[in-house]
Amino acid sequence: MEPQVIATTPFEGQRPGTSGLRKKVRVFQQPGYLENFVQAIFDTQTELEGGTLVVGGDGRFYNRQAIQVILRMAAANGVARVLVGRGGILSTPAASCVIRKFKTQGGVVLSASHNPGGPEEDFGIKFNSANGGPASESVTEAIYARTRTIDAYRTLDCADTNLDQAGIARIGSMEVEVIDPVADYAQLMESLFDFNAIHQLFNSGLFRMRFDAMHAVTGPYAMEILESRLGAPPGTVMNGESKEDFGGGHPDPNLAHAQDLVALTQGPDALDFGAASDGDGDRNMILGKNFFVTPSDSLAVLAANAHQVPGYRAGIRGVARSMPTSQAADRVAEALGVECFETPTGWKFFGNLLDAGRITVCGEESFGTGSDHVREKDGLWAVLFWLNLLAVRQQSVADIVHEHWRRFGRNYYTRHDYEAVDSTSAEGLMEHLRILLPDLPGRVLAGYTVSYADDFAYTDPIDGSVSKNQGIRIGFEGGSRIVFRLSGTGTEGATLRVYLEFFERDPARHDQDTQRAMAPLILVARELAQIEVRTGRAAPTVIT
Ligand code: VG1
Ligand code: CO
Repeated sequence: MEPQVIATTPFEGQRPGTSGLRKKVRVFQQPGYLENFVQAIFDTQTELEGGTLVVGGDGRFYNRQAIQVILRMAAANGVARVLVGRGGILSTPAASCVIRKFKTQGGVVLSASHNPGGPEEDFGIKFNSANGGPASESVTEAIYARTRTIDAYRTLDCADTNLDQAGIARIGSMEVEVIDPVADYAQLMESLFDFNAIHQLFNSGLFRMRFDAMHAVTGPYAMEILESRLGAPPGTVMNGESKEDFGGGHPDPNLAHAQDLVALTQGPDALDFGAASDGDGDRNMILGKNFFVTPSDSLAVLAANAHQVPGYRAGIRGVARSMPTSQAADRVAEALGVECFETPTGWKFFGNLLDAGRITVCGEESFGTGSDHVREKDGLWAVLFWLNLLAVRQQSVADIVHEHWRRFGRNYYTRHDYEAVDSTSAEGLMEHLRILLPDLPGRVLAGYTVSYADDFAYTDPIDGSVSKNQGIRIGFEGGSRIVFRLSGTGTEGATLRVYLEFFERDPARHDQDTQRAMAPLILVARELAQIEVRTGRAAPTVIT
C-alpha cells in the first residue's frame, strides 16, 4: 500500500494551549484541520518513524473518526506499531501508564477534558512524549511552528480498523494492537494501594460511597477497580455509562457541575465519601460527609500522609504545585524537610521534576493530583489514595482534614471564573494589572499589606527553560494571595480566573464559610482588576 501525499495549506491558531489543541468539533471537522496538526507531530517527532505510538481518547464525539485518521496517517508516516485502546478509549492517566509500561515513543491523546462534548461542543488533541507526559513547551512550540508552514500530509487509502475487538490488525506494514484500556492501569493501581484494606472498608457495612463518572471515560475504569476488584456494592459507580456527549453535561468534577453527587453527601443520611472525575479521567473531586476537600488541601493531605500508603511507604522526595494552587502543600514540604516547587499551570511543567526524581507528588488547584506513577494527573488514583487513607486511619474525611489544619494551619481557598468574556477586554484587564504591579508592594488593601506583586515567570530547575507571563501574583504579608490568569483551555472568548487564598493558623477559626471569610480579599481583587467595568460581569460564572 503506497502512502498518498495530499497537498494542504496551514490553518491559523493551531498553537496548543495549557493541555493540547482544543477547539470546537466543527473546527476539527474542516478538511485537513486534524490532518495538518497530526502531520506536524510526525514531522517534528521523528523518533515515531519505526517506533510505537499509543492512541486513545476520552470517547467524546469525533473520537472514533479522529482515531481512524490518525491510524492511517501513522502508517503512512512509517510508524511501526500502534497500541490503541479498545473502542478508541484510554483515559489520560491510562494513556500515560501504557506509554511508560511499553516504553513507546509517545502517544496521541484525544480529549477536551472537562469541556462538554457533542457535534456543537469541544474536541482536543495532544501529544505525549516517551516519558508518558504532555509534551514540553519546546515540543508544542515546534509542532505549532510546523503547522504554520505545512504544505502536505501523508495518509493511506484503506478501510477503517475495527477498534471494538482486542487483537492485532494491520494497516500497510504497520501493526495495530487493540488493547484492553483498563487492565494495565488497574494493575498499576493495585501495585500502589492496599486493596485488601479498601476491600475490608467496603465490606464493613459501615461505609457508604458513590463515585460519579459523569458519563465520561472513567466509567469502565471505576466499575472494574471499585466494584469488581475492590468489591464495592453494585451502584457505587454512578453515571458509569460513557457517552459521546457526556449525557449533555459538563464532565467537570466540581461543586457546580456534580450537584447530584454533592447532594448525596449532604444532610442527615449523607454518604461517607463521594468522588468524581472529569471527561478524560485526570481530575478528581473529593467529598466527605457534609464536607468538601479543596484540591489544594487534598494535595497537602496526600503529601503529609503518603507514608501510610504502600506505594509511598518510603516517604516522598519532594512536592510541586502549580502557581495558583494554595500554599498548603508548601507547609507540608517544610515540615517533612523536602523540596517544594511552584510551577506554571499545566501538568507539562511537572514532567522534568518527576523524571529527575526531585518530586513524588504534585497537584493543581483545578482538581488535579498525581505522583511519579505516571506523568499525568490522575483522578482515580487520588480517589484510591483517599480510600486507602480512610481504610487505614479509620477516620472520616472531615476529621482527617481538620487534624491536618490543626497541625499545619488552614489555607482558605477559592477560585472565581469569569467564562466567555470578550478576549480584548480580558487582555486589557491583564495589561492594566501589569501596569499596576510596580506600585503595589507596601500598599495596604483592605487591611492586607502587599509584600510582592509580579507576572509569574518560571525557570525549569532541570533544563533551564524559561516560561514567562504565567499569571499575575499579588502576595500579602501573612501568606494571603490573589492570582489572576487567563485560561489556556477555553474555546470561546477568554476565561478570566481569579484565585484567592488566605492563611489561618488559629484552629478556633478553621470552620468559617470560605466565601464569607474571604469576602474582603475578593473585593480587593474585583476592584484592583476593575472586573465589572472591564468585563461587564457583576459576578463570576463559576465559583469553586
Ligand atoms: C485548566 C486548569 C489547569 C489544568 C488544565 C488542563 O487550564 O486550570 O490547572 O492543567 O486545565 O486540565 P486553564 O489554562 O484553562 O486554566 V484538563 O483536566 O482540562 O486536561
Ligand atoms: Co481532564
